[in-house]
Amino acid sequence: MEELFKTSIIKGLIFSSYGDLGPTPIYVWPKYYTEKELADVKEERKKQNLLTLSTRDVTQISIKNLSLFISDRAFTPDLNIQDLMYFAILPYPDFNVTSLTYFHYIKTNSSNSQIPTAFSILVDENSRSFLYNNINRIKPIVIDFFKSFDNELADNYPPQEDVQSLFLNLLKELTDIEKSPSTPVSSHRKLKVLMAGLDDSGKTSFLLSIDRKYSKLIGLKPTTGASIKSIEALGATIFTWDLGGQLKFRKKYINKAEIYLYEADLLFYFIDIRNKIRFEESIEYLLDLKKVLKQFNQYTPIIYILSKGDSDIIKTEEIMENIETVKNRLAEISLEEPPEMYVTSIFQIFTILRAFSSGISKLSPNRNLINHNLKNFSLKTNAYLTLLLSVDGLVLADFYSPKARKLTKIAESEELINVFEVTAPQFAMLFKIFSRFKALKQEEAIFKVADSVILFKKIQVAENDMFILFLIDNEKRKEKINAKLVDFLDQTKDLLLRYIS
Ligand SMILES: Nc1nc2c(ncn2[C@@H]2O[C@H](COP(=O)(O)OP(=O)(O)OP(=O)(O)O)[C@@H](O)[C@H]2O)c(=O)[nH]1
Ligand SMILES: [Mg+2]
Repeated sequence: MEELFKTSIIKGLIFSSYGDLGPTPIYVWPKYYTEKELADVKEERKKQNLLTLSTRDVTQISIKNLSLFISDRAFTPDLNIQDLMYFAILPYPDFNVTSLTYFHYIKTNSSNSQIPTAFSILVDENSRSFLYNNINRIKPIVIDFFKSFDNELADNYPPQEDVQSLFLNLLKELTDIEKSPSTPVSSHRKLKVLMAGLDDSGKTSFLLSIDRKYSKLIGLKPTTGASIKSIEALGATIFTWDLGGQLKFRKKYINKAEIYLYEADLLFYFIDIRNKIRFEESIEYLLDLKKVLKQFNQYTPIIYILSKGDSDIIKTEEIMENIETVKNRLAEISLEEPPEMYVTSIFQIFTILRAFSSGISKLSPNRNLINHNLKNFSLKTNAYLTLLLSVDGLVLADFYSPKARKLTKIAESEELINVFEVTAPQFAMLFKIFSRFKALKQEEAIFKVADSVILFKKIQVAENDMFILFLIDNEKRKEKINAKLVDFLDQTKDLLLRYIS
């Protein structure tokens, strides 16, 4: 093991579980030391490019990981914990490493209860982009490993010597990925986001709206070829590739896919919802793109933008029919996963932001675990709806209880998938209030809407300003929220810090 750690960016493996004594490290590589021994070995190990951890460090890592995972079952009795599993990327600035941690429950013969576990792959902090860029290749390897390894733990934890060879094999598989990474390993995460769709489908307008460059929207010309711009967001550089949609350019992207489509982290695909005669042409182009992305073996998520759904026409029979047609067509050709789509209009910035947010959230390995914690927090504090927002209004995490339906008067029959499913008028209202709150430049404010109350708070995560919004039935809930918020933020700040980079 140690020999591999010397030459790899992977510096350690730690498996811990939540036992009777709380979070406990079970298997740990590399070897770790008592505080006393530490001083003697540290220099020598550093020369050899090895990580040196003390007993206390290892315990701290266990605690930090497992506290993010154990759910408060008192509040979520319906939870099927067997199915709960997450991956997350977490920083450990004290040791200059970052981990990719796999969280799941194991079942043992001795006790009825299922035991939460965390398995961390520690990587040099400066090489952490390796984790973000290769997470889709690492995940299945780790999941498969534990599918069989969990059986070894059914009666007790065998001594580390007995399982070392298994973990060594796993480490070898991981270092194989390191030898052929999807993207060169660098210290800064660079993301490639494609905007594609036929000409005149609203791609450039969408991007300008995100940038709040409204003045440039007037007299917009068709984009010739690919226009690449960068946005700094949440510590990463996002390169947006606006792929001008005229036929001659579309052919070029497909023929020179290794330039245009290779290593795409995300694709926004635009369909002009007013232009029914071009729906089939658009679907054909989409199928071509999907085929190429598949050949590259990339798991590029796709967000569908049904553009030009302005509020004055959205409820007309014609547009409603068009939306239905496109929805059905997209469902037909997306058998792997239900397509995620948003109706947008450049005249309603929140429609653009919620679509963009959901795309960005696809780039975050930590999103699900943040949501998991936000859910527990919201249930404890009786918040019906909770949103965590970046300064720019991107939704970083969300929780939506069924009760919120009543408060926001959303029809019971509507299937709620996530907070973005809150029908447009509700979201528009929340967004207006958000703008008002930001203008107030206060730390906290309360807004009354119909029978409910919206509490906005400005919060600080490391150096970043963020905002948290709660929809509650009663102003009195505020005390409890304030009391628990500190702990919640303390616990999740590392996940937020490593949201996408
Ligand atoms: N009503 C309405 N018009 C829109 C909307 N979005 C874009 N448009 C208009 O649609 C036209 C085309 O928009 P673009 O953003 O240039 O389209 P594009 O997809 O970048 O086109 P190419 O660069 O040729 O591929 C422009 O006249 C926009 O003003 C929208 O949400 N509502
Ligand atoms: Mg354009």
